[in-house]
Amino acid sequence: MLQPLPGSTRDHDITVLENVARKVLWLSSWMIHNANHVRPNVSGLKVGGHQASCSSIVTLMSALYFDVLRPQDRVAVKPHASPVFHAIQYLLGNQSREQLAAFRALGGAQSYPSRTKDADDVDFSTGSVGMGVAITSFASLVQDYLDAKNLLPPGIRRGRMIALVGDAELDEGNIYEALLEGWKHDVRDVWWVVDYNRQSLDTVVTDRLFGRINELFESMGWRVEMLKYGRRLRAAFEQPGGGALRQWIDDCPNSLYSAMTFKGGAAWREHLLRDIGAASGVKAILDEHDDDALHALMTDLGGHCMSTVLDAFHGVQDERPTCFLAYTIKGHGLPFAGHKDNHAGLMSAEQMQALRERHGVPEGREWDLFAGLDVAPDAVRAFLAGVPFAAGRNRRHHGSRVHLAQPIAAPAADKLSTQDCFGRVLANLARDSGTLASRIVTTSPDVTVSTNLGGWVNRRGIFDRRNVADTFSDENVGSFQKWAATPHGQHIELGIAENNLFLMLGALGLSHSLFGRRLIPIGTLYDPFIERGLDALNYACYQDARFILVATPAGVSLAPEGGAHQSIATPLIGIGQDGLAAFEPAYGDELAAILDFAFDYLQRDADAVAPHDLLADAHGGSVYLRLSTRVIAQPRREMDDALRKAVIDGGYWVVPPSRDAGMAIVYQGVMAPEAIEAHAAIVEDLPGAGLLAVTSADRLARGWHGAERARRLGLRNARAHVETLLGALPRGAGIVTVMDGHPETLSWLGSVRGHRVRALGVEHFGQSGDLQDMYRYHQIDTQTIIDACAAACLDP
Ligand SMILES: Cc1ncc(C[n+]2csc(CCOP(=O)(O)OP(=O)(O)O)c2C)c(N)n1
Ligand SMILES: [Mg+2]
Repeated sequence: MLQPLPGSTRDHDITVLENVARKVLWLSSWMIHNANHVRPNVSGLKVGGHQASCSSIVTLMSALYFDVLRPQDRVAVKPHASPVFHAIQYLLGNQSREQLAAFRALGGAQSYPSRTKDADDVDFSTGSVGMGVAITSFASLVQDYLDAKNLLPPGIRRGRMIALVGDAELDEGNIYEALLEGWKHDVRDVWWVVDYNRQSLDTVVTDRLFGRINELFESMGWRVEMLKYGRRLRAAFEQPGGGALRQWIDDCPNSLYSAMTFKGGAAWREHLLRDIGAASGVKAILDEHDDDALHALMTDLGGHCMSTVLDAFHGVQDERPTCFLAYTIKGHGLPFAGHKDNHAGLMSAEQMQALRERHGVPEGREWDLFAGLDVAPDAVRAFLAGVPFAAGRNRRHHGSRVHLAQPIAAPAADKLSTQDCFGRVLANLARDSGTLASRIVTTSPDVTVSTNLGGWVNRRGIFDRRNVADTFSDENVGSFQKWAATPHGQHIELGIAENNLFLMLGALGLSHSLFGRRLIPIGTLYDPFIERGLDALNYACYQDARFILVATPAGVSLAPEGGAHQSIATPLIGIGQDGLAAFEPAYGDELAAILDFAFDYLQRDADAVAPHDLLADAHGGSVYLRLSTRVIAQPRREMDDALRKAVIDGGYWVVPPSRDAGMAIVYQGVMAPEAIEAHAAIVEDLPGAGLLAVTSADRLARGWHGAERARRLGLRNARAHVETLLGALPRGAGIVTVMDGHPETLSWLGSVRGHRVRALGVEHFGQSGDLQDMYRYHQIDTQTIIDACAAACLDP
C-alpha cells in the first residue's frame, strides 16, 4: 500500500519521491561518467568527480529539496555532492542539461557548488571542507540580527540555515570554533545533517567517533537526532533473533561493516552464521532472505530509508539547533559501495552499463527526467510542480544600496596614526543618524578595544538577542567601555578565533543577497592574524561577500610589542587575494577618502564591466585596510578630486620627478616620514628626484594587469594608473622602494616601464625594540634609503 509522506503537508506518494531520488542517483553518476568517459578530453587530464560521495547523500538531499525545505531555507551542500545538487536543480527546472553535460568544464556546472559561478542558485559555496558547515551558524546569527531590528524586508521569512556535512569534515577545527561561538550567541534555526558514511578520503573513520560527536553537540545545547537504522532493519530487530542481529551490527567495527557492504549478501551470511548463527531466530531471518535481499537488509541504514529520513526532518519543529547524524554507505547503490578506496573512484564503462540496466535507462536517454522510473511521467511532473522549495522563484535578493549624506571628514590633527584616525571616524559615524550608519555592523575577535572600536561601541552598543546588563557600569565601577548588550546593538563581539571573524564577515557580507537587506560589515583584527583565518577570508571572498577588513597594527612599526605580532607577508596577501582591494594609507585624509570609497565599492554589483574599467570597479568587492599605530605628522593639504582619485587608484607623486630625474623614492604606508626625509636629503645631489606615495600596491598591480589584458583584447589606448605614474619618470632612472612589509609588494614596479629597482622592506621575523631600532635592524630607516639611492646611482 502506498503511504502519504509523514509530517508532510502534501498528499503525495512516497514512492514518487523514492523514484525521484533514484533519478538523482542516476543523473549524478552519469554526469560524472559523462565528464570522464564520454565527453572528449583534449588534454587527457583526469576530470574527476565523486560518485561514491554523491550516492551516500542522495536520499537525504532528495528528502530535503523535494519535500522538507521551504524557499527561505538556505543550504550549504558538502562540496563533493555538487552533482547531486545540480541534478536536483535540473529536476526542478533550475539547471540546464547543457550545464550538466559540461560538469567540470568551462562554463558548466561547477565541481563544488559555487554561489558566483553556478547558475542554479547555490546558497553557500563549498569546497574547503568545514567552511560551508560553519557559515550556516553565522548566517543564522545575521538573520537574528536583522530580525531583532525589524530589518527583514516584508515578504522575507525566517528560514533554517542547513549544512549537509561529510563526516570527515567534522575533523576540521573551524567547525568547533563556530559551534562554541554559536552557543555563546544562542544560535537557532540551524541544522547540520551529517552524512555519516564513516569514510573519509583516505580511509574508514574511527568507530568511536559518533559517541564523541553526540557529546560535543549536546554540550553545546544542540539536539542530536540519530538516523541509524532504516525501517526494514528495525522491523527485523522486532523478530525472534532480531536482538542478536542488532547487537551484532552495533558491535560491528566500521571497517568490517564497510568490507561486508562491498562484498555483498554471501559474505554477510557467512559472517552472521559464524558469529551469531546459534542465537535463536537468527538462522530463520537469514533463511528468509536470499543473498540480494540479505544485502539490502543489512545495508538498510537510516540515511538511505526515505520514510526514516522524512520522519526525522519533519519531527523537528522548533528552533533548537539540531544535528542529524544519518548513517549512510559511501557508494550506496553503486558497485564500489563500502570499499575504503572509493572516494575518488569512478565506475568503469562496464559498471556504468550495469547501472544503466538496473536503472532501466536506454542509450541516448541518459538525461531524460523520466526514463526508467517505476511511476508515470505525469505523476512525477505533478510531484515536481508541487515541491514547496521550488515555489520561491526569487531566492536571490539584492537589498537597496545605502549612502552617506556627507563625505567622511578626516580628523583635524597635526599628528595622527591611521588606527587612531579609523577609530575617530567610526566614533563620528556613531553620531550619524543616517541609514548607512544604521547598517554598519562591526565585529572583532576580542580585539575591539585594542583596534580602536571602543568609541563606536560605546554609542552603538553590543548586539545580543536578549538584553544583557553591563554589570561594571551598574555597579558604578568606572570604565571607558560601555558593554551593555541589546537587540539594538551594532557590534558583534566574537571570541579570539580569526576563522570565526571571517566567517562572520562572510555571512554579514551576504546579507543583501540572503536576506534582502544590505549591511555594511566592518571587522577588525591585528594584521598578522589575518594569516590565522586566511582560508575563511578566502572563502568569504570566493562567495563575493562584501565587507571592510581593518587590520591593525601592522608590520614591525608596532615595535616593542614583539616579533610574534609583526606582519610581513600580509601586503602580498592584499595583492594576491581575489575579491579584496587592499590599501595601506599613510595619512588620515587618505584613509577618509578610502573609507568613503569603500562604503560605496562594497555595494557595487555590476555584472558587466566596461572594457576601460581596468580595475573592474563597477563590480565592486571587499576592502582590506592595513593600518598602523605609528603616529606621524599629517600633511596640510586639500584633498581635491584628482588627489582623491589617485589615492583610490593606488598612488600619487608627492614630489613629481623632473623630466631628467635620475631617481625616485617610492614608499607605502607608515614609511612616509623616512621616505620624505631621505628624499629631502638626496635632492641636493639628485635634483629633480621624485617621491611617490603608494596607497594601494594591490590596485596599482591590478590596473597594470588589467591594462595588459585590455590591450591584448585590442583596446590599444588602455593605460593603467601605474603606467601613467611611472611614465613621468625617465626610463633610465632608478627607483628605491620602501615599506614596512615584504619588499616584493613594490619591487615589481620596475617591470612596468623597465626601471631599475632596489626594494627595501621586511623579510625576517623581527625583534622587539624601539621604532628606529627596528627600522635600522630591518634596513628600512632613512639612512638605508639614502644609501640605496646612492648605490642605485653609482651602480646603475
Ligand atoms: C580543507 C580541505 N582539505 C582537504 C580537502 C580534500 N578533501 C575533499 S573531500 C575529503 C574527505 C571528505 O570526507 P567526508 O567529509 O567524510 O565526505 P564523504 O565523501 O565521505 O561524504 C577531503 C580530505 C578539502 N576539500 N578541503
Ligand atoms: Mg565520509
